[in-house]
Amino acid sequence: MMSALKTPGSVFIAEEYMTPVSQTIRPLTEPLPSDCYEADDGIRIRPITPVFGAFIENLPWTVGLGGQNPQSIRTIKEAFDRYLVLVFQPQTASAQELRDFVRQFGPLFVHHADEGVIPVEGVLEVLQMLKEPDGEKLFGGVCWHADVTFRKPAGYLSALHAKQLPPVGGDTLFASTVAAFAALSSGMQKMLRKLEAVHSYSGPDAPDHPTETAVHPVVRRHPETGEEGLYLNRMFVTRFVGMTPKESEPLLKFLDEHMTRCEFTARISWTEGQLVMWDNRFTLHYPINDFSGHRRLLYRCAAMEN
Ligand SMILES: O=C(O)CCC(=O)C(=O)O
Ligand SMILES: [Fe+2]
Repeated sequence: MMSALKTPGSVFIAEEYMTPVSQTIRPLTEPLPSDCYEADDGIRIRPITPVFGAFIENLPWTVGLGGQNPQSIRTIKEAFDRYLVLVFQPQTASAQELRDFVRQFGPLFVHHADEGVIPVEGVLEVLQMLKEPDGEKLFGGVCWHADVTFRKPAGYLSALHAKQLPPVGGDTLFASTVAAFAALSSGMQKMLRKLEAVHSYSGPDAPDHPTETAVHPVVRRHPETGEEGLYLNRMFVTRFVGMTPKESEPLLKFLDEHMTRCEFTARISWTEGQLVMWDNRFTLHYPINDFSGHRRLLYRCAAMEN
């Protein structure tokens, strides 16, 4: 039976025709544990916000980052499925170790040559995300985005390991597109489930990149948790399939603003040696280019979907 509202004039309005009230934050299908908890192997998981993100503590570091045992990797993977952004205790890892760690989660990504793409010598899969004291650009610091969405299979995760940081500034923001999707009205969710978007490395104001272009559904379902999340970003999405860029723009703008509402975000203020790993399928990120006169260097390694 349709639920209905009785107006003062005794006219019944079916719920479908009522204006949805402005969205409050709705819980995810399955709420996340909000307290710190310990996995069987002693690894501690400490949530960062009620909707996503967790600190990973108590990993057996004596074996180094690259030598983590299969049980630890399983615990990390489980926490990663749930929390989407993981922040590991500071340690020192070489580019090789970072690569050996990341390759346990998926095939490694090798970035094609471009301005700002500086591989570590001899370790092609690890990039140096570097801004020198007199530098201006921060790689990735243009808008909220997810990495490698212009390919299919697309980017799965990225991991950054902080080597050198400014005394203050250069934080990285993250947003959960799962929490953002859950907070939309059911009408909007239904419409978005039917859409696909074109992602191109050249971005919205250029013709689609001749090779690095892919089409993806706008709503994706997490293969392990079953949660749905929005899969769009301003850096690479040029339009919705079947629509012009101009027609796509208002909806893209709305979704970009919606996905990055403070309630769905977390801000990571880096500590040297920290490692942060995020899911590019269900989160966005935005490094803040608010520092100058200081060097900032992070090692970056990314894995693709299978
Ligand atoms: O420098 C950062 O904090 C993040 C840069 C970025 O967008 C990336 O590594 O994908
Ligand atoms: Fe990025």
